[in-house]
Order: sequence, then C-alpha cells, then structure tokens
Amino acid sequence: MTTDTALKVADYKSDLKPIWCSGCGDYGVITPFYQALAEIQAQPKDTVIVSGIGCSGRFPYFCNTYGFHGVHGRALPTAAGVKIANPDLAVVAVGGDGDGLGIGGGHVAHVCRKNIDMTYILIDNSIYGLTKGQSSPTSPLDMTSKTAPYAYLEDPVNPLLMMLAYDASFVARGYSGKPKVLKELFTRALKHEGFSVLHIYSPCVSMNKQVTFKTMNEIVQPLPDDWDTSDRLKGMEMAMDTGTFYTGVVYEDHRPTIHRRLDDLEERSGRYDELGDLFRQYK
Ligand SMILES: Cc1ncc(C[n+]2csc(CCOP(=O)(O)OP(=O)(O)O)c2C)c(N)n1
Ligand code: SF4
Ligand SMILES: [Mg+2]
Repeated sequence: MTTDTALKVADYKSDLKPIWCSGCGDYGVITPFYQALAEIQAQPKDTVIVSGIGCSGRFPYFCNTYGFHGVHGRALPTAAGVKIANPDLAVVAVGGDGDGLGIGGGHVAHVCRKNIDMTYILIDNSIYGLTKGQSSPTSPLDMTSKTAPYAYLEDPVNPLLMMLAYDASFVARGYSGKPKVLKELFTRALKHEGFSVLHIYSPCVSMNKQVTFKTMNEIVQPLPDDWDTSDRLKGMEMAMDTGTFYTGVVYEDHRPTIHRRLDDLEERSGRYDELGDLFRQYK
C-alpha cells in the first residue's frame, strides 16, 4: 500500500541521464532496479551503491542514493568496507564481467563465505565494453573480439556455478531483455539478509555482435514453477546446462550473516571479562 509520502520510481533517478549507447542492455537493468528500490521503499540517505570500472560501473551516477565509483575490480571489497563501517546502511555493489570475474575475481569467494549482508549485481555482457571490445572471462570459446581476432581460445567462467560453489546465500539469474522478471529478482535480492548475488545477462550492442538480444532470446527460459531454492546441488547441475539460460531465484539459504555471528560472539564473550572489555573498546 502506498501513501502520499511514499517514494516513487522517479525519486531514485539522479539528475544525470544514463549515457550508455542506444540499445545497451544496461537500460533494462537500471529501470527495474529503480522500481525495486521503490517497491521496498529504500531510503536514499541509507543506501550506498558501490561500483568498479566499466560501462556497468557507471551505475551509481544514475541513482539518487549515495554512491562510490571505485577502481577496477574492487567493487566487492569496497562495498564490504562500507557495510562493515556502518552496518545500518543498505549496500549494493555493481560491476561487469571483467570487473567482477577477471581482475576482481579473487574477491568473490571471500565475500560469499563471510555472508556480508549486501547485494551484488553482476552485469555480464561477455566483453570489456568500456574499453571497446576485448575478450572477457565470460566470452564464449571461439568468439572473436579485438583481442581475439581469429577465435577466443579459453573456456569461459560460469558465474552461476561459481557463486553456488562459493555458497553465496542468495543466488539469482536474470536477463535485461526481461525487465519485469528483474524487478522481482532485485526486490527479493535486496530483501535477503545475507550476501545476495544477481547475475544478469545484459547484451552490449556496440562491442559484442555475437552474444546479442537475438541469441539470448533463443535460450532464456524461466526456472520451473516448482523449483526448489534450497537444493544447491540441483542449482549447480542447472548452471552447468549452458544451452539454456534459466532465470529466477536459483538458491536461497538463511544462515546468519557475519554481523549476526559477531553479535552472538559478543554476547558469549560477556562470560569472559577480558574479551568483553576488548569488544566494548571497539564498539
Ligand atoms: C587496474 C585497471 N586495469 C584496467 C583498466 C581498464 N579497464 C577499464 S574498464 C575495463 C573492463 C570493463 O569490462 P567489464 O568489467 O566487463 O564492464 P563493461 O564495460 O563491459 O560493463 C578495463 C579493462 C582499469 N581501468 N584499471
Ligand atoms: S559499449 Fe556496450 S556495454 Fe558499454 S554502453 Fe555501449 S552497448 Fe552498453
Ligand atoms: Mg563486460
């Protein structure tokens, strides 16, 4: 139910209009993101969007929240730092396939296993868009690019399988050609208490002529209605089916976040004066 004072979708848009190429998939990501922020009535003053570098890394500029456009590959550790400094903030990290799976790929495991309460939007276009078309960790085998003029000779990273293997506590997959579905996925990811990852395929219409809206439309399908989001192994099996791009919430687990574990330790430490004193010093 909304009231007159409720925030509207327009309240989450900044004064800067996105400068992505015409037809870029990222427009189909940011619009449902604004809608989800309005749906959960996120307070702009309590929301921080942290990004790495890339076309996708421009996200914070276009949102009427706090933002931090950091360095390439460091969206996750920077976002983790923001959350640790002020756990009351809602923190969202955003970045591309190059940012999050190439230069920044080493951070993923550690954020997943800490189960920090924040959301990661991984915007995948299988290319380095901003730097004009080099192969990325998700470029398919044989795809040509500026750096692979004949054929790409490496096998791609499977982002979904990776997030499930590292046991992120919420894993979903979406597609910028299906913005209505994305709105629901963003809403659920933002509400999840713990580390939520949303892997979104978002075609780059300028630099990647091989994985396109047309080729993606042929393989995108919703997960079955009776999908069991508690079955991680089944999720991993599904992630290995690279012929179909299933969208939806793949996996959800409700284990305590690191902040809850810390609170619990603090409570337990009350039994040991020395440790209790130490905690109080840093509170
Ligand atoms: C340390 C460092 N290395 C390389 C670059 C150059 N660089 C900027 S963005 C980028 C890749 C962007 O690709 P991706 O993360 O997939 O984002 P997209 O533009 O596709 O959204 C690279 C290599 C940089 N800015 N900093
Ligand atoms: S280069 Fe690609 S990813 Fe970047 S704005 Fe243009 S279409 Fe979008
Ligand atoms: Mg990219």
